[in-house]
Amino acid sequence: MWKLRALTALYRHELLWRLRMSIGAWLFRNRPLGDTTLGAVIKQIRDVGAAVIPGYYSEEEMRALETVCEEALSRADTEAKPPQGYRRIPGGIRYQHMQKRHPLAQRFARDPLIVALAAVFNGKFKMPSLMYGVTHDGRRDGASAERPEPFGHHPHTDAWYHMFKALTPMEPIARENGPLCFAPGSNGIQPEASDYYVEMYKVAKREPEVMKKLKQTGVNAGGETYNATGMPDDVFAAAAARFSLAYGEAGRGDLILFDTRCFHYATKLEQGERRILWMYF
Ligand SMILES: O=C(O)CCC(=O)C(=O)O
Ligand SMILES: [Fe+2]
Repeated sequence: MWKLRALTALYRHELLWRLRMSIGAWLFRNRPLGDTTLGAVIKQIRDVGAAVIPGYYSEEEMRALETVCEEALSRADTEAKPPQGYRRIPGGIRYQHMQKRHPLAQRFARDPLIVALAAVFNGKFKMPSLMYGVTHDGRRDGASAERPEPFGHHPHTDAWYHMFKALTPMEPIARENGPLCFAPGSNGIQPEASDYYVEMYKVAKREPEVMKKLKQTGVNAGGETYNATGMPDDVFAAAAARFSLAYGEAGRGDLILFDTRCFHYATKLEQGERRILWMYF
């Protein structure tokens, strides 16, 4: 029963999403964006699952962003009770919905281009919520902190459906500071992942049996149920072999657009920091 319900939802969503993305690509085919067009970017997100707009933010904007994000962290660290959405693990910090308490960050949530792109992707208008994420080599925990696995280190998709996230790195992301690893093109329905999509559907619907399992294993700690089920290794390997893997290397101030239904995982940071502003819809 769950399976039939999930697969019906999966294919229905796929059809409508492809229709929206194709119409959007055509509508915006002449709208310039960097050295390409918005239409071409929409097509790339549809077919590859990821696109990068180099140098989207100016140096001035990036400096303003760093200031507000770092201030948000230092305030969160001095408060008796950590704000909602704020989490620290060794080597990692995440502050979700940070714009709620730091209105200066709002300007990054009000970008008409990103909001329009998300509207095509999701079929509705919504302003993003902002998350500031820091992955670091231990220095922010006191020099000797061990680096454990980062958030999202196991191969997964963020949801059973196409999920849009926009992000910008505050320093160049290279192989040593933990780029995201993903399989370009795997955002389309992958036949070998059908049981995984069904599991993810159940997670999204908070099916009691699945929720109990997640609680027992502790993998949904902090409410991050979306990537909690973890993809079976053979499913990831099969898709990785078909599509080959890519690393999300990018520059400071680039805008990365990502369909998080791409098979992906966070690689381990070896050195330095990786500070990112994430925009979730
Ligand atoms: O931090 C990253 O690079 C991605 C983490 C991730 O995939 C997730 O949290 O879902
Ligand atoms: Fe993820």
